[in-house]
Amino acid sequence: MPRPILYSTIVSQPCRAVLLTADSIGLELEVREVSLMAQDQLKNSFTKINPQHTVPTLDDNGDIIWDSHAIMSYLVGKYGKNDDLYPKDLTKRALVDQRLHFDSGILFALLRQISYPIFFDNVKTVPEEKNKLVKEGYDFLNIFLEGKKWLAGDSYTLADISCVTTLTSLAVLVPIDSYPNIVSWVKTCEDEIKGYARLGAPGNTAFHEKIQSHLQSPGQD
Ligand SMILES: N[C@@H](CCC(=O)N[C@@H](CS)C(=O)NCC(=O)O)C(=O)O
Repeated sequence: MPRPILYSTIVSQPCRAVLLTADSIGLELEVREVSLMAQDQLKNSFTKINPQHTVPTLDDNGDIIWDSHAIMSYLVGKYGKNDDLYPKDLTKRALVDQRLHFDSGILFALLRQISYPIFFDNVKTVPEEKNKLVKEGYDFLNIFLEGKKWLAGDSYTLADISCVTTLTSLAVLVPIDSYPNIVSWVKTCEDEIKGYARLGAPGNTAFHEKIQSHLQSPGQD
């Protein structure tokens, strides 16, 4: 069987979440770089397989799946040796799913809404209404983590992988310092999620540098 192909780029948070998931279950992927700055994702060869033109996109022997959350649960179900990252128990799974939707619908949605205008429309600040919504998201996350080491259950799951990759990028735009539960959970994720130093941290640093260079570059007006 050929290795599953992942269309990916390291600055992308959902791509990193998939790479970390694969590493945690010991799955080797064939990674194909998609440069968002060069708009590779808009080329016909890519929109033919994913008309929504987003990375990550997985090609598993001809089966095409996109959206990191869908890819991550698929990979664990198909290739995981156990269900630690995505429990089969329905109650436990529902909690992981709730956190995955929290990432998708709140944390990542806000990160994209704030960062795209900075990258592509010369915007230099985080709009106040978005800042407020991010802080509301942080408040929720801080509550989810009260008295807990991990976001869902006693060991790390897809919920932690997904939320921490987004959160650590969002933190460059809206600081997390006044959310103690989040700060200590981020540290735990950095220390304990398999492959984090190799697959999570460098892409996050690249994202921080890129966004800071856009925020600091002179405006066009
Ligand atoms: N919810 C999606 C978000 C995917 C997404 O927005 N990816 C961005 C990169 S972080 C992308 O591909 N942007 C290019 C585009 O939308 O054309 C996921 O989790 O995979």
